[in-house]
Amino acid sequence: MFDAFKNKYDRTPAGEESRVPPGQYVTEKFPVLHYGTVPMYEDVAATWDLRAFGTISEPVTLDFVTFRNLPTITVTTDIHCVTRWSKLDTVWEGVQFKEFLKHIPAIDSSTRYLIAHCEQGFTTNIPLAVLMADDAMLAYKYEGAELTPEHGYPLRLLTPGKYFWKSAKWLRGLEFSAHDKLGFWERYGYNNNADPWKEERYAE
Ligand SMILES: Nc1nc2c(c(=O)[nH]1)N[C@H]1C(S)=C(S)[C@@H](COP(=O)(O)O)O[C@H]1N2
Ligand SMILES: [Mo]
Repeated sequence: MFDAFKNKYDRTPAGEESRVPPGQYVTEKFPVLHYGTVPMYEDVAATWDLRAFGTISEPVTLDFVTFRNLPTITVTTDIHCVTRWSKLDTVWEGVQFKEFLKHIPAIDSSTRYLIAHCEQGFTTNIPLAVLMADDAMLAYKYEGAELTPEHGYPLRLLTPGKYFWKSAKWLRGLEFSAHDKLGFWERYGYNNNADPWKEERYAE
């Protein structure tokens, strides 16, 4: 019974085995995973903004309309949660991270890390070099539609090549830093590098 269920909903498509990192299984569902409750915005234009600060020539705050007027890209990518589900060919739209940097004051050459700050104090840390990849983005659409609240509305990060916890939901701040600062799951015992292909799940 259980095997039949698993086979129907959780299977690796034939020929796609090489896209699934060790210890992961493919799901067609879109699980929801986070600590805490789902933030609800009644009027994003009035209550949401995005602050960039830290090793930047001056801090800046972008309001919702300003952010939504930035040019966007669409990225198709596979996502891998450390709890072992993977989802192939997810489609995201938003502002490419390196494009975003062109629209804010210059970041210092000392900058090595980004600390993403989210609603309710959640943070995650990512090397800046990882975010300079073509498919790293500040995402607000999934499969052509606005992100749902549980998946991160109105803005989440999409961090390529890392376990999905580094794709922070409900973004409110981008802290640029010369030094690394462990985020929420990283402090909790998860591996800071978080490469699914090396199965870097837990801290050594
Ligand atoms: N703000 C915030 N973002 C978060 C998390 C969280 O707890 N808080 N959990 C992460 C984890 S562990 C995963 S697997 C993904 C899940 O994203 P999804 O719910 O859209 O599938 O969000 C990540 N982003
Ligand atoms: Mo996760």
